[in-house]
Amino acid sequence: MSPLRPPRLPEHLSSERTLVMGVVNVTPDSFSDGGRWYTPAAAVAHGLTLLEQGADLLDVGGESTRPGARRVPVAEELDRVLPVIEALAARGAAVSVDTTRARVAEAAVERGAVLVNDVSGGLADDEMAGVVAATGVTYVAMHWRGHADVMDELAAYGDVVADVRRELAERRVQLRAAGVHDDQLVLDPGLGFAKPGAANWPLLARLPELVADGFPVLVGASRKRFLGHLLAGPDGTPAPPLARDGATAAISALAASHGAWCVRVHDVPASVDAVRVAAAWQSAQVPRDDDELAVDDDARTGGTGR
Ligand code: PMM
Repeated sequence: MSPLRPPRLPEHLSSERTLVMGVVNVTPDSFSDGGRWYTPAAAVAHGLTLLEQGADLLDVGGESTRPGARRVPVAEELDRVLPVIEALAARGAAVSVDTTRARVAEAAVERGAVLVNDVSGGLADDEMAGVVAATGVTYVAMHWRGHADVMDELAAYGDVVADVRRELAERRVQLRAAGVHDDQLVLDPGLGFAKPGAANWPLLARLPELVADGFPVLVGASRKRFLGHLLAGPDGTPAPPLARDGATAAISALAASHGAWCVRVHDVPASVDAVRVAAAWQSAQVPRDDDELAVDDDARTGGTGR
């Protein structure tokens, strides 16, 4: 199964495998890498490293969505992300802006962003849908129920997968009404956002149901709390964010093999390998004739030096 593709992105992003989006947080307080790339120069250098490591897209964000986080004034968010987006786009990167604000999205697209990644799916800012419609930019609509300071109180579900799919369908209706075309849309189940730990697993395990809704799907599991709990030590202490990269890469492989269009990760090299493994695995499921296998075998033995 090859993941669905948003047709409006640049041609070089139409790979047959799942794409890898590298995270460039220009924030002092993100849960996973807070403060490490906080100056524009450090963030640009980090983005260029992620590109060298094989990231297909770079997601630049200036506001932490960590549970409990306070909002950043819009002027500060603009100051954080715009120079980084401009510099990375000028170096040929496919840049995404991680924002819930229409003003930031619009300015980012003017500076060269090709994708708007909105964790609120348009709910945080009434003007977002209009900006997305007017610019024609590719738009990630993530499942969301409220800002970081209140989201843990909004985490009640019946069947979490059915509820998330229904709420994303409602978002699509609203976005369409504002003039956004279906071929601009990517959907995201919003792992960790108003989701109690255990609710994240069915959203992953039943990813094919979301994929079957007919839109490209982005999965953002990287270093999230539910992985910390999964990997807890014998005394129950959750594994810290930087110890969650192996589990993140495992999810990248599984998400890729279940139809995800893109995975959003902090540690790029392991997920690049993971999505390539998934692609090779999948393409080998189609029976091939002996000649093709012989060619592949030559390439393989050459590569291992045998
Ligand atoms: N998660 C975070 C931030 N942005 N965007 C999308 N589309 N999906 C996500 O799951 C997502 C996101 C939180 O992680 P971070 O603070 O480490 O960036």
